[in-house]
Amino acid sequence: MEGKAIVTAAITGGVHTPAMSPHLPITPQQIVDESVRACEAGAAICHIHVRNPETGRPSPDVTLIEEVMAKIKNRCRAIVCISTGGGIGMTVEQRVRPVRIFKPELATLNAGSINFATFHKLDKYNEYKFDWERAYLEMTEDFIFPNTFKSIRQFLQVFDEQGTKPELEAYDAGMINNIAFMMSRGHVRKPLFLQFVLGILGGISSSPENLIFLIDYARRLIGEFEFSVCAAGRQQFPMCTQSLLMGGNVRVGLEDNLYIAKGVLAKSNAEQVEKVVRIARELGIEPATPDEARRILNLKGMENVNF
Ligand code: KMH
Ligand code: ZN
Repeated sequence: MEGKAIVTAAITGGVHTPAMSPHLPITPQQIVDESVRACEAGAAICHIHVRNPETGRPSPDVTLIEEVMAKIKNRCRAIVCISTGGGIGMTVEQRVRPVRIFKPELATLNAGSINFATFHKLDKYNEYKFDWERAYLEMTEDFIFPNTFKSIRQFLQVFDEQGTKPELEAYDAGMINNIAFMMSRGHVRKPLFLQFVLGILGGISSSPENLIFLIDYARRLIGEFEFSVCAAGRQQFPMCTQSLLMGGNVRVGLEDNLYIAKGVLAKSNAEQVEKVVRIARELGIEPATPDEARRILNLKGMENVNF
């Protein structure tokens, strides 16, 4: 759709911990309110993880996930994209279960295994709100985020059965190769939706050259596809801007970056959505509405989900 870009808001994620920002949404109600405000600000997709409301720890609890998804659906038309990345240390079955149960329109599918590291953030924070936080960061020095070919195939089978479109997360060039392989075996079919994730320690770093390379490499292996870009930390807005310039879509949100400007914490997801929408409009690009995004991504529609 000419002149339109899909904005995703990744509301809370499973990486940041409560000590890092007082604005990180924790409870189901906070996650819902943040999602609705992000949608009002121009986000068409809300990317959802949930947390234990008492401790803020990322949680695989399907009751919490259901509460969040159902309440968002009641209040706005945003596409609810459930994470199957989950949180550090969750089992593969815990991660795919929400797709099996809730049949969402869209869910993430992580396209390969990486050393998913956040332990380097320990240097930045001296005080934590909850006991689990320090250990949660520490254990990532020895953590592999597992997405084997077998589990990718099994995830894609569940997605197929539930009519859920995979948002294919690529953290490095090899994952594009994995996607092409899964496509050659018929496990995933066009039109594909790729999310290039830059700047995770363990994956490819953020730079203009790297993003150009990833897109070019994907075109060579896959042909045409729809793509979005997100980047960890301070490269969030520069990489999103480059995506807009290259005809792509963007993902912002507190999952990826807690800041709105250098040294200034974002007070909400909506604040980041507003900023990326301002940048897009300066470039002559309008945010796609949720229903336009459904058409662009060829989704089954919000009346066909089970929540
Ligand atoms: N946490 C991000 C780096 C997922 O939830 O499945 C990538 C992500 C993956 O959002
Ligand atoms: Zn996520």
